[in-house]
Amino acid sequence: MKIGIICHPTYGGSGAVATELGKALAAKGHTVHFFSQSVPFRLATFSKNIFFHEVELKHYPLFECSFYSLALASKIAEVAYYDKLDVVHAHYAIPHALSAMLARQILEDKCSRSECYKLVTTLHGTDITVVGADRGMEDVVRLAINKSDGVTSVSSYLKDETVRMFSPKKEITVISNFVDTSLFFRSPKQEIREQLGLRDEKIVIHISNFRPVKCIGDIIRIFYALTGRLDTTLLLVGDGPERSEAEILVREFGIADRVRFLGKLDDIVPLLSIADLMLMPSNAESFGLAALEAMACGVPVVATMAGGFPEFIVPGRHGYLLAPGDIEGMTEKAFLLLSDHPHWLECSAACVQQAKQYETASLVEQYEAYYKKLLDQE
Ligand code: GMT
Repeated sequence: MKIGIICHPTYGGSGAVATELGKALAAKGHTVHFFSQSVPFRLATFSKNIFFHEVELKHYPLFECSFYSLALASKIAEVAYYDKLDVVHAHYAIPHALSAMLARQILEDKCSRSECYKLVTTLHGTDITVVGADRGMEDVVRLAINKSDGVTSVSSYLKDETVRMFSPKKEITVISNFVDTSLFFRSPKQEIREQLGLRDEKIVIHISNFRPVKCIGDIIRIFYALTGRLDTTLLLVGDGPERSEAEILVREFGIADRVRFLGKLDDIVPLLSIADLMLMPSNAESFGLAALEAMACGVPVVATMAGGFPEFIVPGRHGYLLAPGDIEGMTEKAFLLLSDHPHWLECSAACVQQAKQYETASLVEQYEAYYKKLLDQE
């Protein structure tokens, strides 16, 4: 198949999933064309089957903002026409699905409906729960969903939320996030600890784009409570709007020497491999890819009962799930995991096993089958 993938290039789950999917499809012999503002953060690879199309923004003094969606539509139409794309897969409803719709309209005069690509939209989370919940955006998100040939969501939770909020005309198929366990596995290296100036303390980790839904302040509060009870260091990977607030809290609590802000990193396996606990106290999380990747590296998770976490994290087995905002509860469970080594060992092993249920190969097969089903429909 010839597949176009539209994704955000920035640090975040939807771009990671889209990029890993495209790479895996290309490895299976499909031709994959990526469309984005810049090279997606996980697309550091060479393959004869992968093409990247940078969407160039046109600046003209009359415009206060650049028309990314229009430039994207125009690029998709061009590539779809000349490279005869079978499927265009939009990751994140807007503007991606709308641009792909517009591209199809651009092609109407040149191709018959049956020659044109099928549009698949994958809902990732905030496209529904934050952007889609905004009354000013609701109708465009609904249009994106209803005009796609196929719609998938990354968890049952997100599917239910979408149905509740948008009553879509189409059936939404759940295809969850996935992890490549041949790359994500625990391989602790002493030199990583040395490079970071770590001793033998317990390592707590959090990876995200530091947006409000991630509740970074709660991470700092939980960690602060832990520092009073055991020797531990917090590694914060990623960056985003809540970073400054987090730094202020860290200074206020006087724990600056125990918290390391590492910024946006592509290769997180070396850090996950030395981590003892992943903290994800999000108040909304459609799936939580970072938690799954941590589990693949044998890192138990303390997260919230929110969103998609309960679909793959079994409390007591892979970590613990508490109510959003329950800092005390999350602190207690984090302390339990960090202080009871036999329990940690059991959870760590169970996490590795659980992650194998979400192996890239099998989820990519589900996407392939989904594309084929849509292509066979006409
Ligand atoms: O950060 C992103 O790239 C998008 C994003 C979002 O905010 O919607 O992340 C979502 O997509 C990931 C991959 O499918 C999920 O694992 C995340 O849980 C989800 N984030 C939220 O729902 C907050």
